[in-house]
Amino acid sequence: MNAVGDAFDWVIHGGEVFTEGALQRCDVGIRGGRIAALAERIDGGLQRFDAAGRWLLPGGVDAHVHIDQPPNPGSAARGAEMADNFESGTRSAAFGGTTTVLSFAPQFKGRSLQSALDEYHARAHGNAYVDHGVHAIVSDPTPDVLERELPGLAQQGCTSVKIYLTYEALRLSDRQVLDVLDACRQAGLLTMVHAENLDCILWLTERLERAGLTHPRYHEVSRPMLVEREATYRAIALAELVETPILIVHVGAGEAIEVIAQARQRGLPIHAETCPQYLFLSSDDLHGDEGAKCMCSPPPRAKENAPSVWAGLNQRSLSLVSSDHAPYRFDETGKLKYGPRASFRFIANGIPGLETRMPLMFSEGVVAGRLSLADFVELCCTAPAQLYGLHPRKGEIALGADADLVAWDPAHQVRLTNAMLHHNVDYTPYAGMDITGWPMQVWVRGVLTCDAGRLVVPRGGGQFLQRERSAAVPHPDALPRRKWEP
Ligand code: DUC
Ligand code: ZN
Ligand code: ZN
Repeated sequence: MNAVGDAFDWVIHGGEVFTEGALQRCDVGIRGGRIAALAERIDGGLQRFDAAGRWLLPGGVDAHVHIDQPPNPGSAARGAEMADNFESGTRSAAFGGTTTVLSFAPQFKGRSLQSALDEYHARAHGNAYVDHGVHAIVSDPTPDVLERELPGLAQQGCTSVKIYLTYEALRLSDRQVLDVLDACRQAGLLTMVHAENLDCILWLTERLERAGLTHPRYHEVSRPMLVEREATYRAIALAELVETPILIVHVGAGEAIEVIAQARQRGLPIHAETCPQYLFLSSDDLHGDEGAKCMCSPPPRAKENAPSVWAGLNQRSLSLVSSDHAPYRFDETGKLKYGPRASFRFIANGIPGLETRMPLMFSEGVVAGRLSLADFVELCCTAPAQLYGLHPRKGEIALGADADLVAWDPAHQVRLTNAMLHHNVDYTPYAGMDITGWPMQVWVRGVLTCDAGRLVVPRGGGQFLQRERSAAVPHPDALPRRKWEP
């Protein structure tokens, strides 16, 4: 079928377009920021782009990033600053082929969720290059939070909350977890869980410190796999009791993946995310003078663990890939806030990865034959959009969807250096990796934003996303009665 061109703001022609689950030769017409036509040939258009040799894929959806997050005064690494604000963070997202990011608004103890959301908007508004949404972090589930604030969140376009089973300033007791899960169930919110057992970590950390074993490599020793496995199992059990779905974030340990797979086999609505650091880094990277650069929680595991993560992706025990971008510089503002010899306990957790997520997954997944192109699109674009209430607007190339499009050169070869990235962090843990396939042009809602390495728009075009409820969460009006309910 052919289409008439004059009515389009952009016509992208001559490329292979990933639509309806496969690459197809067709042209794309964009009007008013949306995909208005997919046709064999579209003439005209106010602007045209020749996509010959390119694969046109949906813009990436990175559902787990930390950008310009206010520091938690109770954190062990207090004072360490995030290097990326919404300008630099979303700029690097765009260059990496990601057109939607979901960041966090952390509630601090004694404060309201609303104050966290207000702070988020103040920091993001007018600064982003890509569209952005927010998850609320609940660290103080008071009656007011449970009975008034959580039920009102969806109206503000925030349909997911994150809770923690670790970090002294954030950890909830099992009783509090049950309360939050129940409130989220009633409100139709998706609960994301950071699953590590705090008491095991503190117990081990104390012993390691007493023995003088404080180098970053002991970060992994202080959080062995069972710490992740136990907390994952417990989070699943608590969610089963409440009868509500959960999404376990940044899952890296094979033993935790097994627990998730078993729960899913039992038919429980348990979803899980992994991140590139669990595929491409290992506990060996925590050794040496720069080990802190690869410190995140949960930590990267032994090299032998990575195949379990690939298998988890292939079997969909892991439903999506996010970056968990946590941008701390390797200097005294970030990782080295307490000096180069500080105990691992005082080193900010997290690594940068927003810009490298899509290229790494494309190269090591699709090009290396570990994932199909359809898997890549599902894991990095469509599934996150569905799980977080953004689909069909985001995550897919389809008529009526936002024209968030990335023209990939599938053969372009790059050796990664930090200098070629656009974040404000002074390192990438992936420096030196050879990548095949690169996002060359990026449109955000029909606006060409990155063009062959150049940023071609001013900041501020990225919009706040008022999200719908997650496709994984039952509507509050259709909740089944639980056995013990009157
Ligand atoms: N772990 C977290 O829980 N958040 C940010 C980064 C990290 O490593
Ligand atoms: Zn976390
Ligand atoms: Zn995180």
